[in-house]
Amino acid sequence: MRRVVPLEAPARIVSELTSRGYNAEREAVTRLAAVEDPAAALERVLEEIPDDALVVRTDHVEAALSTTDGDAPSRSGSGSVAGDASTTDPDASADVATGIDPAAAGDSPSAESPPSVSTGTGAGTGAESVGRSPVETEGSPSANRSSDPAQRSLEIVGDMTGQSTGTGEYDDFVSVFRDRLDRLGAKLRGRVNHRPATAIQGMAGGSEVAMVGLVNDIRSTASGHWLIELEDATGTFPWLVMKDREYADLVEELLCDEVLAMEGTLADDSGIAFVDSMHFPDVPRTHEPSTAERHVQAALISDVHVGSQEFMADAWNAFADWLHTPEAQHVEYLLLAGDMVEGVGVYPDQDEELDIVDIYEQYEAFSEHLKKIPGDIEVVMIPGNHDAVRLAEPQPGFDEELREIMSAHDPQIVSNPSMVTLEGVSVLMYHGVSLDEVIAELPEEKASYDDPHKAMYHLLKKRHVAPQFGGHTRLAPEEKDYLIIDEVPDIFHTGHVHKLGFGKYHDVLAINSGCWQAQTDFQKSVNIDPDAGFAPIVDLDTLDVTVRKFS
Ligand code: D5M
Ligand code: FE
Ligand code: ZN
Repeated sequence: MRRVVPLEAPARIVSELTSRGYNAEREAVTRLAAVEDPAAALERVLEEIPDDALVVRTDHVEAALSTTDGDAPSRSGSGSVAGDASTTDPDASADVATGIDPAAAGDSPSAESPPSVSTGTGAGTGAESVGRSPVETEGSPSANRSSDPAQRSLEIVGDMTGQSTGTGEYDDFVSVFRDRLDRLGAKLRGRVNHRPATAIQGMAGGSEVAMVGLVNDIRSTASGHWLIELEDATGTFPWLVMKDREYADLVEELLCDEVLAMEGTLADDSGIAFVDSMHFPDVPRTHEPSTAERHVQAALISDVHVGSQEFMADAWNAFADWLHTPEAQHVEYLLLAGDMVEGVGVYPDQDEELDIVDIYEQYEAFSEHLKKIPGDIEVVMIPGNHDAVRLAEPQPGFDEELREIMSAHDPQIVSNPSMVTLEGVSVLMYHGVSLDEVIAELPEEKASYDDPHKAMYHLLKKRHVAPQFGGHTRLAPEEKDYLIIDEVPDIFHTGHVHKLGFGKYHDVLAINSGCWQAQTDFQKSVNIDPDAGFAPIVDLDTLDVTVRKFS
């Protein structure tokens, strides 16, 4: 079933209102967009709105529309082009129901959204009250907005912003790896009869042994077997995986610095053990995801890259417009998993493709784009490798100056990674730099750019978002390892690789969102074909995913 909604570019109505210092309720914008002459109606609303109002509410619009002398001045430029947003299914995984549900989205009146970098929205930007008051929908011609804020809940766990204690000293590396071994080891110690590395050396040849440790080194031997050195708090011990054993296949999944357990048989001289089985911290098969108690949805996106010449403003505007339509009425949360802006000096020669060269101006432009999103959607953001925070992970949330710039939705700005619980559904948000590493190290069929969610499965299995230290992923040494996946999330959300993919691993929904940036020169040179302009929408009551296309 397809409902055609008269779209008068809600994003443009929002822009107009914010440029005059107002925020607006989503329903208010929807109503304005639906009338014959939205420009005139908007002028009337602003004439009649109380002087102290910061937010244009539905009742303001209703009051203005009900006084029917229609001689308000009319502005020009309200062209509307019906676009078509089709649904795609990047992964026909049987575990995930993909709603086939064509959307009428995409009013993109003009290619350029104004490159306005001013935050001149006056009083409206404090946003505490943006659309947070209950919306009355009686007699609504368009939508029944489901945004009763009382029904919402959003909790953050594991935000390390402001908690950083690392000084970058050697001792901090010792602490972080000790913490990793302790906490991930705890998930394994009950499952094997483990001994410390130094004790194993003293046991009789031929004994059955087990050890819990960090992978220190992986080497192939001249005869094609694998030698894996495990390290624990007492020392190291070498384990040999014979090439024809069933576990040999698992060796190609291993990353340095991950924690696992091995069981095997000691050689006669007790200098090495032959592996009989390997155990990963993993997600227990008994894991049952939680779901929300009502029908409510979250849009999971990332990699907006505002400031890049390849930022797709049209696609973004189409997305923002769609969020103002009745079809999107249940979307009450927007999660942004990093790379809000293109940044400056992130990659060599990046400056040749910058549209905005000043980092703060990039955030101001991003903020203007974010304002087109309905004001009554709860926004959560973590940083990525293009953002203006430290590159080493965990990355703290944005500093005060940047928070000020992006304050319009009163967003939750938290660290990368962080866990956010939406109405009982926990979402682990991580930008995803380690995915490059997983994809580079593992064989194609286990992890590839075309199936980014499969690379995510390995992070879940290792219960760590960035196991390998010293490659792509820069690790900030801290007293504690913030990158451990301590609690199993219901949803794991990453971005970074600019490819869309989702699927389930032991009942955890893994989603890698695409991006809002067309192919860059670098990506062309290495044949990365980004999935740009898609928004995966998750039903929090069922964990079903619908992908909407806006490009
Ligand atoms: O990176 C998007 C994807 O592209 C991610 O998989 C890394 C890769 N990428 C992009 N540019 C480069 C350069 N210059 N070197 C190496 N890898 C790159 P994002 O960081 O989100 O832009
Ligand atoms: Fe990115
Ligand atoms: Zn990135």
